[in-house]
Amino acid sequence: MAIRPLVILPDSVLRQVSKPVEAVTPEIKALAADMLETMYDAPGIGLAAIQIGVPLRLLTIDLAKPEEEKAPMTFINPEITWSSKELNIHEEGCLSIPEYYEEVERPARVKVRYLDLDGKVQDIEADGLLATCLQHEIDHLNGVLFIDHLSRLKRERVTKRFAKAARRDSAA
Ligand code: K2U
Ligand code: ZN
Repeated sequence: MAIRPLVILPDSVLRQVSKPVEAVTPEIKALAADMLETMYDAPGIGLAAIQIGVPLRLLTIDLAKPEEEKAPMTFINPEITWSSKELNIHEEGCLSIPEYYEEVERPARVKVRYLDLDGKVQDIEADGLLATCLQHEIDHLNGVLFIDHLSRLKRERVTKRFAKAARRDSAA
C-alpha cells in the first residue's frame, strides 16, 4: 500500500470523466487499498480515484469517527439509480480543494448500484452524510466538483484563489 499524491485545483485532471473499471483485478484491489490509505492520511471521509490522478470509476468512503473502528467502503462503477425529491444541505469540503468549506444542497436520499471488491453487484439506499458523500464522490467521477454547485461568484472566487496559489508555487 502507498499514500499517493493528491491532485489539487486548478489541475484540469479533476475535470476528466473517469472510465468504467473493466474487471475487479488484483491491481484494482491494490488501487483501492492505496486510496483508503491516502484518504485516512489526509484525513478525509471519501476519495475518488481521479483525485490521485487515476481516471477510473472507483471511490472509497469511511464515515467512522477517528475514535471508532474503521469501516472502509469501496464502490466500483457506482451509479445513482434514484434520488429523492427531498433535499438536504450539508457543509462539504474536498481534499482537492483544501481548507475550503461551503454548504451544498443535494437530494437527501439516493439509491446507488455498484460493484463491490468481489465483483458482486450491490444496491444500497443512503441518507445523511453517506448520501452527501456518495454524491460528492460520484460527481468527481464525472469531472464535477462541489464548487460547481455554488454560486458563480463563490466558484470564481475560489478558483481564482487556487489558480493564484498554483502560479505562486510554480514560480517558487
Ligand atoms: O472528495 C473528497 O475530497 C472527500 C471529501 C468528502 C466529503 C464529501 C462531502 C462532505 C464532506 C466531505 C473529504 O473528505 S473533505 C474533508 C472533510 C471531512 C469531513 C467533513 C468535511 C470535510
Ligand atoms: Zn472532493
